[in-house]
Amino acid sequence: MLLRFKSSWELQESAATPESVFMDRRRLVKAMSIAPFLGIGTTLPYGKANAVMADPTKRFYPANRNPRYRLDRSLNTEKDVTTHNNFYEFGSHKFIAKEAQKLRTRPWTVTLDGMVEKTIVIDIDKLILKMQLEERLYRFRCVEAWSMALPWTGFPMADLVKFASPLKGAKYVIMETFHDPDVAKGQKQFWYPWPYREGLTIEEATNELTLIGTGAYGKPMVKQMGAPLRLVVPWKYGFKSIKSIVRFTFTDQRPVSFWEKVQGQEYGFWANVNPAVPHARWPQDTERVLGGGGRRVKTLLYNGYEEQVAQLYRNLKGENLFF
Ligand SMILES: Nc1nc2c(c(=O)[nH]1)N[C@H]1C(S)=C(S)[C@@H](COP(=O)(O)O)O[C@H]1N2
Ligand SMILES: [Mo]
Repeated sequence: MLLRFKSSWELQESAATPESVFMDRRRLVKAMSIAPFLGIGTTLPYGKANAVMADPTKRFYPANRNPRYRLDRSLNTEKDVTTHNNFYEFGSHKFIAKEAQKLRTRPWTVTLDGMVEKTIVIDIDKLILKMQLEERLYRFRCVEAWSMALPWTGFPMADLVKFASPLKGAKYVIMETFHDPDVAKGQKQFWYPWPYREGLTIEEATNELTLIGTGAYGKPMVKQMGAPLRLVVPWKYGFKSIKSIVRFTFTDQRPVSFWEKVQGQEYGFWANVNPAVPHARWPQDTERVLGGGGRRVKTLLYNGYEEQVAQLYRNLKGENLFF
Protein backbone atom coordinates (compact mmCIF):
# COMPACT_ATOMS: atom_id res chain seq x y z
CA MET A 1 0.00 0.00 0.00
CA LEU A 2 1.27 3.47 -0.84
CA LEU A 3 0.57 6.27 1.59
CA ARG A 4 1.26 9.94 1.37
CA PHE A 5 4.51 10.51 3.24
CA LYS A 6 3.08 12.69 5.97
CA SER A 7 0.22 10.40 6.72
CA SER A 8 2.49 7.38 6.89
CA TRP A 9 4.30 9.03 9.77
CA GLU A 10 1.05 9.96 11.43
CA LEU A 11 0.06 6.36 11.19
CA GLN A 12 3.33 5.48 12.95
CA GLU A 13 2.71 7.94 15.70
CA SER A 14 -0.68 6.61 16.51
CA ALA A 15 0.58 3.04 16.69
CA ALA A 16 0.94 1.47 20.12
CA THR A 17 4.70 1.84 20.40
CA PRO A 18 6.68 3.56 23.16
CA GLU A 19 6.71 7.30 22.75
CA SER A 20 10.48 7.48 22.82
CA VAL A 21 10.73 5.69 19.48
CA PHE A 22 9.47 8.68 17.61
CA MET A 23 11.46 11.56 16.37
CA ASP A 24 10.14 14.98 17.08
CA ARG A 25 8.74 17.03 14.19
CA ARG A 26 11.82 19.11 13.61
CA ARG A 27 14.09 16.12 13.26
CA LEU A 28 11.57 14.32 11.16
CA VAL A 29 11.55 17.15 8.67
CA LYS A 30 15.34 17.16 8.71
CA ALA A 31 15.50 13.42 8.16
CA MET A 32 13.10 13.78 5.25
CA SER A 33 14.96 16.60 3.61
CA ILE A 34 18.29 14.78 3.57
CA ALA A 35 17.04 11.48 2.25
CA PRO A 36 17.10 12.13 -1.48
CA PHE A 37 14.57 9.42 -2.22
CA LEU A 38 12.05 10.96 0.15
CA GLY A 39 10.79 14.16 -1.42
CA ILE A 40 8.25 15.81 0.84
CA GLY A 41 4.80 15.49 -0.63
CA THR A 42 5.72 12.48 -2.73
CA THR A 43 4.60 9.01 -1.96
CA LEU A 44 6.72 6.18 -0.69
CA PRO A 45 6.28 2.63 0.40
CA TYR A 46 5.44 2.30 4.05
CA GLY A 47 8.45 0.04 4.58
CA LYS A 48 10.86 2.78 3.60
CA ALA A 49 9.48 5.15 6.19
CA ASN A 50 10.06 2.42 8.71
CA ALA A 51 13.64 1.94 7.60
CA VAL A 52 14.43 5.62 8.15
CA MET A 53 12.85 5.47 11.56
CA ALA A 54 14.79 2.37 12.53
CA ASP A 55 18.11 4.23 12.51
CA PRO A 56 17.85 7.86 11.47
CA THR A 57 21.62 8.30 12.00
CA LYS A 58 22.48 6.13 8.99
CA ARG A 59 22.75 9.24 6.86
CA PHE A 60 25.83 10.38 8.78
CA TYR A 61 27.87 7.47 7.41
CA PRO A 62 30.51 7.31 6.20
CA ALA A 63 31.74 10.28 8.25
CA ASN A 64 34.77 12.34 7.23
CA ARG A 65 38.04 10.78 8.24
CA ASN A 66 40.18 12.74 10.67
CA PRO A 67 43.64 12.50 9.07
CA ARG A 68 45.46 13.12 12.35
CA TYR A 69 45.30 9.47 13.40
CA ARG A 70 47.56 7.22 11.34
CA LEU A 71 48.38 3.55 11.56
CA ASP A 72 51.65 1.68 11.39
CA ARG A 73 49.91 -1.42 10.05
CA SER A 74 47.16 -2.38 7.63
CA LEU A 75 43.51 -2.29 8.56
CA ASN A 76 41.74 -5.48 9.51
CA THR A 77 38.86 -6.54 7.34
CA GLU A 78 35.36 -5.82 8.57
CA LYS A 79 34.87 -9.57 8.73
CA ASP A 80 37.87 -10.07 11.05
CA VAL A 81 36.49 -7.51 13.45
CA THR A 82 32.81 -8.49 13.40
CA THR A 83 33.28 -12.25 13.79
CA HIS A 84 35.68 -12.32 16.74
CA ASN A 85 34.31 -10.41 19.73
CA ASN A 86 34.27 -10.20 23.48
CA PHE A 87 30.76 -9.41 24.73
CA TYR A 88 30.10 -11.58 27.77
CA GLU A 89 26.46 -10.53 27.90
CA PHE A 90 26.00 -12.82 24.88
CA GLY A 91 28.41 -15.61 25.82
CA SER A 92 31.87 -16.13 27.27
CA HIS A 93 33.56 -16.94 23.96
CA LYS A 94 34.43 -15.06 20.78
CA PHE A 95 31.58 -16.12 18.50
CA ILE A 96 28.67 -14.18 19.91
CA ALA A 97 27.87 -12.20 16.75
CA LYS A 98 24.68 -14.11 15.95
CA GLU A 99 23.42 -14.16 19.54
CA ALA A 100 24.06 -10.41 19.87
CA GLN A 101 21.52 -9.69 17.11
CA LYS A 102 18.86 -10.14 19.81
CA LEU A 103 19.83 -6.79 21.26
CA ARG A 104 17.33 -4.05 20.41
CA THR A 105 19.13 -0.78 19.87
CA ARG A 106 16.09 1.45 19.13
CA PRO A 107 14.64 2.97 21.17
CA TRP A 108 17.74 3.54 23.30
CA THR A 109 18.00 6.03 26.10
CA VAL A 110 21.20 7.42 27.56
CA THR A 111 21.34 8.91 31.07
CA LEU A 112 23.98 11.41 32.19
CA ASP A 113 23.81 11.76 35.97
CA GLY A 114 25.65 11.94 39.29
CA MET A 115 27.76 15.06 39.87
CA VAL A 116 26.28 17.05 37.00
CA GLU A 117 24.41 20.34 36.93
CA LYS A 118 21.23 18.54 35.98
CA THR A 119 20.50 14.91 35.11
CA ILE A 120 20.02 14.46 31.38
CA VAL A 121 18.00 11.60 29.90
CA ILE A 122 18.29 11.63 26.14
CA ASP A 123 17.32 9.47 23.18
CA ILE A 124 20.34 8.03 21.33
CA ASP A 125 19.41 9.69 18.05
CA LYS A 126 18.97 13.09 19.63
CA LEU A 127 22.35 12.68 21.30
CA ILE A 128 24.11 11.69 18.08
CA LEU A 129 22.47 14.61 16.29
CA LYS A 130 24.12 16.97 18.78
CA MET A 131 27.56 15.53 18.17
CA GLN A 132 29.90 15.78 15.19
CA LEU A 133 30.77 12.33 13.89
CA GLU A 134 34.18 11.61 12.41
CA GLU A 135 36.15 8.57 11.34
CA ARG A 136 39.45 7.59 12.94
CA LEU A 137 41.84 4.74 12.29
CA TYR A 138 42.96 3.24 15.61
CA ARG A 139 44.80 0.21 16.87
CA PHE A 140 42.97 -1.93 19.43
CA ARG A 141 44.66 -4.34 21.84
CA CYS A 142 43.00 -6.94 24.09
CA VAL A 143 44.75 -8.15 27.24
CA GLU A 144 44.41 -11.65 25.78
CA ALA A 145 47.19 -10.52 23.40
CA TRP A 146 45.20 -10.28 20.17
CA SER A 147 44.88 -7.03 18.29
CA MET A 148 43.28 -5.32 15.35
CA ALA A 149 43.30 -2.01 13.51
CA LEU A 150 40.06 -0.51 12.30
CA PRO A 151 38.17 2.60 11.20
CA TRP A 152 35.85 3.71 14.02
CA THR A 153 33.18 6.34 13.63
CA GLY A 154 32.25 8.37 16.66
CA PHE A 155 32.63 11.66 18.47
CA PRO A 156 35.14 12.86 21.07
CA MET A 157 34.08 11.91 24.57
CA ALA A 158 35.21 15.42 25.55
CA ASP A 159 32.10 16.71 23.74
CA LEU A 160 29.88 14.37 25.74
CA VAL A 161 31.49 15.49 29.01
CA LYS A 162 30.91 19.10 28.03
CA PHE A 163 27.29 18.35 27.21
CA ALA A 164 26.85 16.65 30.61
CA SER A 165 28.13 19.77 32.50
CA PRO A 166 29.85 17.93 35.37
CA LEU A 167 30.32 19.75 38.66
CA LYS A 168 33.79 20.98 39.57
CA GLY A 169 34.34 18.24 42.13
CA ALA A 170 33.69 15.37 39.68
CA LYS A 171 36.86 13.34 39.10
CA TYR A 172 35.66 10.18 37.36
CA VAL A 173 33.02 9.07 34.92
CA ILE A 174 31.45 5.63 35.29
CA MET A 175 29.90 3.96 32.26
CA GLU A 176 27.32 1.20 32.40
CA THR A 177 26.06 -1.32 29.82
CA PHE A 178 22.36 -2.20 29.49
CA HIS A 179 20.96 -4.87 31.81
CA ASP A 180 18.39 -7.23 30.28
CA PRO A 181 18.96 -10.92 31.07
CA ASP A 182 16.00 -11.96 28.91
CA VAL A 183 17.82 -10.67 25.84
CA ALA A 184 21.41 -11.13 26.97
CA LYS A 185 21.52 -14.65 28.35
CA GLY A 186 25.05 -14.17 29.70
CA GLN A 187 23.54 -11.83 32.28
CA LYS A 188 21.87 -14.87 33.85
CA GLN A 189 25.34 -15.96 34.99
CA PHE A 190 24.84 -14.69 38.52
CA TRP A 191 28.52 -14.92 39.46
CA TYR A 192 29.28 -11.90 37.29
CA PRO A 193 28.55 -8.43 38.72
CA TRP A 194 26.18 -7.21 35.96
CA PRO A 195 25.72 -4.76 34.46
CA TYR A 196 29.17 -4.34 32.89
CA ARG A 197 30.73 -1.21 34.27
CA GLU A 198 33.86 0.77 33.50
CA GLY A 199 35.38 4.06 34.51
CA LEU A 200 37.83 6.74 33.46
CA THR A 201 39.19 9.84 35.10
CA ILE A 202 37.75 13.04 33.66
CA GLU A 203 41.23 13.78 32.24
CA GLU A 204 41.22 10.44 30.44
CA ALA A 205 37.64 10.90 29.26
CA THR A 206 38.48 14.28 27.79
CA ASN A 207 41.80 13.22 26.23
CA GLU A 208 41.80 13.86 22.49
CA LEU A 209 42.00 10.11 21.74
CA THR A 210 38.93 9.08 23.72
CA LEU A 211 36.02 8.41 21.43
CA ILE A 212 32.44 7.44 21.91
CA GLY A 213 32.07 4.99 19.07
CA THR A 214 28.81 4.93 17.14
CA GLY A 215 30.02 3.01 14.10
CA ALA A 216 32.83 1.28 12.27
CA TYR A 217 33.74 0.64 8.64
CA GLY A 218 31.67 3.58 7.54
CA LYS A 219 28.41 2.21 8.99
CA PRO A 220 26.50 2.39 12.25
CA MET A 221 27.94 0.05 14.87
CA VAL A 222 26.94 -3.59 14.54
CA LYS A 223 25.43 -5.13 17.63
CA GLN A 224 28.29 -7.50 18.43
CA MET A 225 30.64 -4.52 18.57
CA GLY A 226 28.52 -2.67 21.11
CA ALA A 227 25.78 -0.77 19.30
CA PRO A 228 24.51 1.87 19.55
CA LEU A 229 27.38 3.46 21.43
CA ARG A 230 30.54 2.23 23.10
CA LEU A 231 33.76 3.56 24.49
CA VAL A 232 36.99 3.53 22.44
CA VAL A 233 40.19 4.06 24.44
CA PRO A 234 42.95 2.70 22.18
CA TRP A 235 45.85 3.04 24.65
CA LYS A 236 44.15 0.76 27.19
CA TYR A 237 43.43 -2.95 27.15
CA GLY A 238 40.21 -3.81 25.37
CA PHE A 239 38.13 -4.52 28.46
CA LYS A 240 38.08 -0.80 29.26
CA SER A 241 36.22 -0.12 25.99
CA ILE A 242 32.74 -0.82 27.36
CA LYS A 243 29.95 -1.63 24.90
CA SER A 244 26.27 -0.69 24.53
CA ILE A 245 26.33 2.08 27.13
CA VAL A 246 23.14 3.34 28.76
CA ARG A 247 24.53 5.50 31.55
CA PHE A 248 27.37 7.94 32.28
CA THR A 249 27.67 8.83 35.96
CA PHE A 250 30.01 11.55 37.19
CA THR A 251 31.53 11.04 40.63
CA ASP A 252 34.41 11.94 42.93
CA GLN A 253 34.97 8.28 43.91
CA ARG A 254 37.09 5.94 41.83
CA PRO A 255 34.74 3.19 40.62
CA VAL A 256 35.44 -0.53 40.72
CA SER A 257 34.91 -1.90 37.24
CA PHE A 258 33.34 -5.18 36.16
CA TRP A 259 36.54 -7.19 35.68
CA GLU A 260 38.16 -5.61 38.71
CA LYS A 261 35.28 -6.96 40.80
CA VAL A 262 35.63 -10.40 39.25
CA GLN A 263 39.42 -10.62 39.53
CA GLY A 264 41.00 -7.49 40.99
CA GLN A 265 44.53 -8.91 41.00
CA GLU A 266 44.47 -9.26 37.24
CA TYR A 267 42.33 -6.37 36.04
CA GLY A 268 42.77 -2.98 37.62
CA PHE A 269 41.43 0.50 37.04
CA TRP A 270 44.16 1.89 34.77
CA ALA A 271 44.87 -1.02 32.40
CA ASN A 272 47.21 0.88 30.10
CA VAL A 273 48.97 -1.24 27.48
CA ASN A 274 52.59 -1.97 28.37
CA PRO A 275 54.65 -4.70 26.69
CA ALA A 276 57.07 -4.77 29.63
CA VAL A 277 54.46 -5.70 32.24
CA PRO A 278 53.17 -9.24 31.77
CA HIS A 279 49.65 -10.14 32.80
CA ALA A 280 49.14 -13.15 35.08
CA ARG A 281 47.93 -15.22 32.14
CA TRP A 282 49.21 -13.58 28.97
CA PRO A 283 52.66 -12.16 28.21
CA GLN A 284 52.19 -8.69 26.73
CA ASP A 285 55.37 -8.14 24.71
CA THR A 286 53.81 -9.27 21.42
CA GLU A 287 50.29 -9.58 20.03
CA ARG A 288 48.52 -11.79 17.51
CA VAL A 289 47.00 -9.78 14.68
CA LEU A 290 43.40 -10.85 13.99
CA GLY A 291 43.06 -12.45 10.59
CA GLY A 292 46.83 -12.42 10.22
CA GLY A 293 47.28 -16.18 10.06
CA GLY A 294 49.05 -16.25 13.42
CA ARG A 295 51.26 -13.26 12.60
CA ARG A 296 52.62 -11.57 15.74
CA VAL A 297 53.84 -8.01 16.07
CA LYS A 298 55.57 -6.19 18.91
CA THR A 299 53.26 -4.50 21.38
CA LEU A 300 53.94 -0.80 21.89
CA LEU A 301 53.87 1.19 25.13
CA TYR A 302 50.40 2.73 25.48
CA ASN A 303 49.62 0.74 22.35
CA GLY A 304 51.56 3.32 20.32
CA TYR A 305 49.77 6.36 21.79
CA GLU A 306 52.44 7.45 24.28
CA GLU A 307 52.67 10.91 22.76
CA GLN A 308 48.99 11.63 23.40
CA VAL A 309 48.55 10.02 26.82
CA ALA A 310 51.82 9.64 28.77
CA GLN A 311 51.33 13.01 30.46
CA LEU A 312 48.09 11.77 32.04
CA TYR A 313 50.12 9.46 34.28
CA ARG A 314 53.29 11.48 35.05
CA ASN A 315 52.26 12.40 38.57
CA LEU A 316 50.69 9.11 39.60
CA LYS A 317 53.05 7.45 42.04
CA GLY A 318 52.45 4.05 43.59
CA GLU A 319 49.66 3.18 41.17
CA ASN A 320 49.63 0.03 39.07
CA LEU A 321 49.15 1.83 35.78
CA PHE A 322 49.34 -1.25 33.61
CA PHE A 323 46.64 -3.55 35.06
N1 LIG B 1 29.54 -4.61 27.90
C1 LIG B 1 30.69 -5.20 27.55
N2 LIG B 1 31.67 -4.45 27.02
C2 LIG B 1 32.85 -5.03 26.66
C3 LIG B 1 33.07 -6.42 26.90
C4 LIG B 1 32.00 -7.19 27.44
O1 LIG B 1 32.11 -8.42 27.65
N3 LIG B 1 30.83 -6.55 27.74
N4 LIG B 1 34.29 -6.98 26.56
C5 LIG B 1 35.44 -6.07 26.49
C6 LIG B 1 36.63 -6.69 25.96
S1 LIG B 1 37.48 -7.76 26.97
C7 LIG B 1 37.12 -6.38 24.72
S2 LIG B 1 38.60 -7.00 24.16
C8 LIG B 1 36.36 -5.52 23.81
C9 LIG B 1 36.12 -6.25 22.50
O2 LIG B 1 35.57 -5.42 21.54
P1 LIG B 1 35.24 -6.02 20.10
O3 LIG B 1 34.37 -7.22 20.29
O4 LIG B 1 34.57 -4.93 19.36
O5 LIG B 1 36.57 -6.40 19.51
O6 LIG B 1 35.10 -5.13 24.33
C10 LIG B 1 35.10 -4.81 25.71
N5 LIG B 1 33.82 -4.26 26.10
MO1 LIG C 1 39.61 -8.00 26.04
